[in-house]
Amino acid sequence: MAEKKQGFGTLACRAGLNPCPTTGAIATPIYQTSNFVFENVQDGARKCESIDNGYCYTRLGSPTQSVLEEKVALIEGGEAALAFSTGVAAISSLLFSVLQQGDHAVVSDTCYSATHYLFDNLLRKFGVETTFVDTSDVKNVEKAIRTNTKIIYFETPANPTVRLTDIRGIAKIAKEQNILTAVDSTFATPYIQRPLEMGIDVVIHSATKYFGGHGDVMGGILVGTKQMMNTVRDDTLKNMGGVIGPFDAYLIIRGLRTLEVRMKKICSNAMKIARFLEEHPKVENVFYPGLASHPQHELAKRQMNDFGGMVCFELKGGLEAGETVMNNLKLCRLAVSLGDVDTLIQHPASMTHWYVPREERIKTGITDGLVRMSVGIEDPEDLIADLEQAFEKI
Ligand code: LCS
Repeated sequence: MAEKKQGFGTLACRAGLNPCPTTGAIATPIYQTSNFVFENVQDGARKCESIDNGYCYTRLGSPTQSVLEEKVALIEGGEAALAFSTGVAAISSLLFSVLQQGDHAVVSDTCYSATHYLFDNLLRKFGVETTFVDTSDVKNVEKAIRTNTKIIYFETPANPTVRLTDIRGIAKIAKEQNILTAVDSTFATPYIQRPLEMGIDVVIHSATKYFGGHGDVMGGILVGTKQMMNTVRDDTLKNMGGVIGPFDAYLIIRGLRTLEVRMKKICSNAMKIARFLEEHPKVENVFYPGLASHPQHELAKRQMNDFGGMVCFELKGGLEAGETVMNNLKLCRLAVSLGDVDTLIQHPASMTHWYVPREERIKTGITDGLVRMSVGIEDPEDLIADLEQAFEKI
């Protein structure tokens, strides 16, 4: 009889975690070591050649990192995962491994600014060309594909505007033309969306965000085939060196155990806040995939199990009103990053996305007055009261 598939909560809490066979410790041990002793020269040679033969040096992988990788692969439904020191290390290691001079990339024009910089500056320097398109319409992606297109790369929901991209639609056209697909699913987490099951090749997460969940650790993750993860490990993880430290890997493992409970509260809070904002007379626009007013609400229902914790809004008073609100909040914290248990609020045009040229920024919906909230797990009534008292200052 086939084993019943475990629920997401069980997976998030337990997958990949086994008590230590020698001590019985239930919590994952932190192997805080940079190197591992060999039995003899032959043993050392084998371990230096491949992590499949055992550990050698922590830049090539450590036991705590392996537990994190196995856990994420199980939760995301992939063959294997690879952990990095930051989300940007994961993204750059993937791109510098799979792309080479003469290749072309089609990339969503709305994405985290460091990702934009990687494609627009660093990869260009090495002869990789990028076409940025509005991926919310799959036809734009199709039109941008060239004979040398190697990768289609996008975020959904995108940072910061929560614009969505049709994951299945992109996977279909990419498969037909044998193009690699990578999606940054940080805003969603595997609780909400599982791109590998929709035909995407590689899923990326900044583990700094919802995976860690407490704003106290940096990390990044790739999930894909074992073959691809091995290639990236041997190629850029090992030789560019963005490996995760054992303690950071431990913190992310611990964070993942409560991913489902945190996401449930976060999504429920975000929906309440989005509704409050939508009804507020001082608010011009609210962007949240869970609202019927979001232009891609139907797509959200097709590819997401819930709508996430990221809410954006514009006030009728524009930037000035936005500044007044952000400067007067007491409970919500004025800070970048996202996915913490604390509610964070920030101004994309001057903070996370200041680097994107203004014209391009505005074209993609990152207006001067846009405010981004990463909703946390506080009581929604308290968050709404905090927003209300700040709105009164306008
Ligand atoms: N991908 C997405 C969607 C992100 O939002 C970020 C960081 C990264 C990748 C990079 O991850 P990191 O290297 O920071 O772990 N986003 C940030 C943000 O919106 N505010 O501060 C950081």
